[in-house]
Amino acid sequence: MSENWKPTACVICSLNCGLEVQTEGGKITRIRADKNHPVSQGYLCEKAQRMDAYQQGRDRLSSPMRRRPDGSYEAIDWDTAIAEVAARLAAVRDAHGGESILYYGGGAQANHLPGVYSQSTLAALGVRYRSNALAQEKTGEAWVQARMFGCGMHHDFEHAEVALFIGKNPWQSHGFPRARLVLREIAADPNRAMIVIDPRRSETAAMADYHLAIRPGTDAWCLAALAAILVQEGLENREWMQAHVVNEGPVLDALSRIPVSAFADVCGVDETLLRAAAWRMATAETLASMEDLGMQMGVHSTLGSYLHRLIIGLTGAFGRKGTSYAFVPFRPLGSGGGGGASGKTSSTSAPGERNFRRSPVTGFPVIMGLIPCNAISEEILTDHPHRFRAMIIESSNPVHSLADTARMREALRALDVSVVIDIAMTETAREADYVLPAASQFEKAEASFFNFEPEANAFHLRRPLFPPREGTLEEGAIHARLCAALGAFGEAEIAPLRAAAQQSLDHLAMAFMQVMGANPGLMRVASALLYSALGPALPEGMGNAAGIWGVAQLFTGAFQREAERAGFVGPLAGNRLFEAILDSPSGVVFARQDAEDSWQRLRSPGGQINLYIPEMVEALQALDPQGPPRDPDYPFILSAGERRTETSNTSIRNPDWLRKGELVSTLRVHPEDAAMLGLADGAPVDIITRRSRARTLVELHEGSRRGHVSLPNGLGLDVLSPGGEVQRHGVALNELTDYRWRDPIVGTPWHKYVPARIEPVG
Ligand SMILES: Nc1nc2c(c(=O)[nH]1)N[C@H]1C(S)=C(S)[C@@H](COP(=O)(O)OP(=O)(O)OC[C@H]3O[C@@H](n4cnc5c(=O)[nH]c(N)nc54)[C@H](O)[C@@H]3O)O[C@H]1N2
Ligand SMILES: Nc1nc2c(c(=O)[nH]1)N[C@H]1C(S)=C(S)[C@@H](COP(=O)(O)OP(=O)(O)OC[C@H]3O[C@@H](n4cnc5c(=O)[nH]c(N)nc54)[C@H](O)[C@@H]3O)O[C@H]1N2
Ligand code: SF4
Ligand SMILES: [Mo]
Repeated sequence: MSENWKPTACVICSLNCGLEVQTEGGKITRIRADKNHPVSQGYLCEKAQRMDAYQQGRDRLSSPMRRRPDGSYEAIDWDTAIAEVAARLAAVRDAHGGESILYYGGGAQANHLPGVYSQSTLAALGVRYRSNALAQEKTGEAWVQARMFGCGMHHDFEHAEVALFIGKNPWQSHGFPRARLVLREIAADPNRAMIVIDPRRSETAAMADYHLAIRPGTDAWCLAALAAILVQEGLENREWMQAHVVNEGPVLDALSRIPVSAFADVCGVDETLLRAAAWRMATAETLASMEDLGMQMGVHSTLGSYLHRLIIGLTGAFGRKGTSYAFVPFRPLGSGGGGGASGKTSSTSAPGERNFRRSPVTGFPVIMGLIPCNAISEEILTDHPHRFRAMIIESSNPVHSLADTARMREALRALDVSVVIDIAMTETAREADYVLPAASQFEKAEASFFNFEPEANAFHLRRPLFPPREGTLEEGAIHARLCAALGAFGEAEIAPLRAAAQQSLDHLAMAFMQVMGANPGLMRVASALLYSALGPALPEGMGNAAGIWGVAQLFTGAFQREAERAGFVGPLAGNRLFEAILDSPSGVVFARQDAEDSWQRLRSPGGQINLYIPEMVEALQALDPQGPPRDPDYPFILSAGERRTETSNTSIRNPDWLRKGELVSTLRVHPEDAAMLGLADGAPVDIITRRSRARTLVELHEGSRRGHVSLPNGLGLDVLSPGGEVQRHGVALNELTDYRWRDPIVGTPWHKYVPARIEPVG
C-alpha cells in the first residue's frame, strides 16, 4: 500500500466492503477495493465510487439546534444543549417514568457505535422501550427463528449447490459478501442452480435457473406449495430430520393437505415449474436460502418466514457448509430489552401494570428488544396513561423511513420533548425540539456489527479520514456528556479508570473489575464511562473506539472457544482482541468456527430444530384460496421501496450523488400496462394510494410483472439546495403508505403490497 492510500470501508450498504481511499481538501478523491479486508477481499460495487456524496451531504450540521416556539431553529452551544436536553428528559422521567421515553435508532448501514454509547444514556434515564428499522423488516423472521432455532442465522451461498432467494435481489441490495461474484459463479456452473421468487425479473431473477415470477403478495402460497411438494412427493430428507428436527408430526400432516395446483394458480406460476424447483432443492447436496423485503414487507410475512424455515428443516439445509448456519455475533444487533429472544410474550400482568414484553398502548410483542415501528404513532397519539411522551432518535430518519410520514410528523410534534442525534438536518430533525450534530463516519472511529461470516467472522474498526467538522461531536462524547449531566457518574468514577488506562489495557481490566465490584450499578453506564476513561488513552482520533473495549470483553467471555480459535486466548483475551482491532486498519477475524458448530447455538434442549408453531400452522390452514386482498379502486400493486443503484436508504443527502441534479424516482411499469394507460417512457404520472398521491415519471421496465409497479426506496429527501431553499428530490414513499397496513402478529409494514392507481398527468 503506498503511503497516501488510507484504509476505510464503504458506508452505502450493510456489507461495508473494505476500501482504500485518497483524500484532498476534505474530500474523498480516489477509491479502490482493499484486498486485505478479511471479508470483502478486494470486492466492491459501483456505488462505492460515489461515496464522497455522503461526506459532502448538503444538510450537514455544525451546531446543536433548538426549536423556537414558531418552529424555526436557533443554533445553541453544546453546554446549553447538553444541559437542556438532560434536564428535559429527566423531567419526563421524573413525572412519568423512564418507560415513557422511547429510543429509536442506534445505527444505520455502517455505524453501530451510537448503539453502544446510547445504552448508557438509556440506563441513566431508565428507558425501557426501544425501536429501530429492524422492527419494520426483521422481527417476523426473528419471531419464528426464536421459536424454531433460538439463534440468529445466515446463509453460505458461496458454497451452496442451490441458492434460493425469496423477495431478495442481491445483485442490487447485496446482503452477503461479494454478492455479484457469487451470483455469477452459481449462474455459470451447470452443477449449481439459482431459484428466485420475485414478481419482477430483477437482475438476480434474470440470472436464475428457476424464476418463480409470482403475483405480488403470494409468497406464503408459493412457499407452502414448495414445502407441500417436498412432503407429498416424499422428497424430504428423512434421515437428517430424524437426527435434527422435533415436533414435525402436525406440520407434515398440514402440508400433506395443501392443494398444490390451487396454490400455484394463486401465485400465477406454472405448477410444473414449482415442482421442478422443489425437486431441485430436495436433490441438492446443499441449499442456502435467504428471504428479504420482497416477502418480509408483504402480506403474511411472518407466515412466510415460517414456511421458509420449514423448507430448511425438510431439506436439511442447516449446520453444514453451503447451507444456513448460526453465526457468532461480536455484539448482537437486537440486544437490550429482552423480550422476543426467548420467544415468550406473557400477558399476565395485572390491570394498570406494565408488561415490558409488550408495547404499552397497542400491546404488540417486543421482539429483539424492539416495539414495532408501525405502532409508534399509536403509542404516542393517544391519551393512554402509558403513552410515550419523549423520544431520542439517533442515526435514523423515521419521519421519512417509517410508514405514514404525515402521521409520524404529528406524533413527534405531540411529544413533550424530542431529541435527534444526526449528522444532518433530516426530515426527522426538522420535527425535533433539539438536534445534536454528530461527526460523520469518516470523521471518527466507526464500525458496524453486521458481522455474519460462517467460518471466519470479522470486525472492522475504521480510522477517521478527516478531523471532525467544526461544532460536531462523536457519539461517545455526546452520550458521555449526557450521562454526566444526568448524574450517572462523575470525575470520582472516571479518574481511577483513566489512570489505569494510561498505564495499559491490562491495568484497565483490573481497575474496571474493582470499580464495578464496588459499584455494580455503574455497569449499565459502562460504555459512556469507558469513553471518558479510556478514550483519552487511545491514539489520536480513535476515542470513539473506547466502547469496543467493553464489547471485546463481553465477546471473549461469551464465546471463549471461537475467540481462542481466532487466536485470542487466556484470561485477558478481551484485551488482546481489542489490541488486534486497533492494530488492524483493514479489519480482523475475531471468531472461527465450523458450520457444524451451529448446532451448539440452538436454544432447544436437545439441540434440535422445532418445526411446529401452532399459530403458524393455523395461519397456513387459513390461507385464503382467493389469494391476498385486492382493492378494485386501486388495481395496481405498488412495491413501495426497491433497491436500485441510486439508493442507499436515506443516508445520502446529496442529489449530485448519481448524475448531477437528476435524482428522480422513476415508477417502473410493464410496457403493456403503460400502453394500456397511454403512457410513454418518461411520461409524468400521479401514483395514488388510499393515503395520498405523488407525482413521478414512468420508466418502461420489461422486468415488471403486469399489474405490478415499483418505486425506489430512500429518495424524495428534502435537501437544501446551494441557493439555501429546501428542495425535494424524487418521491417520498412513506407519504403514500399507511401505518395500519401491516402484519397482524409483529406489525411489519406491507410496503411491497400497496394497492395503487396510476393517472396520466396533463
Ligand atoms: N443499493 C442499495 N442496497 C441496499 C439498500 C439500499 O437502500 N440501496 N438498503 C439495504 C437494506 S436496509 C435492506 S433491508 C436490503 C433489502 O434488500 P432487498 O430486499 O433485496 O431489496 P428490495 O429491492 O427492497 O426487494 C427485493 C425484491 O423484492 C421484490 N418483490 C416485490 N414484491 C414482492 C413480493 O410480493 N414477493 C416477492 N417474493 N418479492 C417481491 C422486488 O421486485 C425486489 O426485486 O437492501 C440493503 N441494500
Ligand atoms: N416505504 C418504504 N419505507 C422504507 C423502506 C422501503 O423499502 N419502503 N425500507 C426500510 C428499511 S429496510 C430500512 S433499513 C429503513 C432505513 O431507514 P432509517 O433506519 O431511518 O435509516 P437511514 O435512512 O439509513 O438513516 C440513517 C440516518 O443516519 C444519519 N447518519 C449518518 N451517519 C451518521 C453518524 O455517523 N452518526 C449519526 N448520529 N447519524 C448518522 C443519516 O444522516 C440518516 O439521517 O427504511 C425503511 N423504510
Ligand atoms: S456492496 Fe455495499 S458496501 Fe460493498 S461497495 Fe457496494 S454498496 Fe458499498
Ligand atoms: Mo433494511
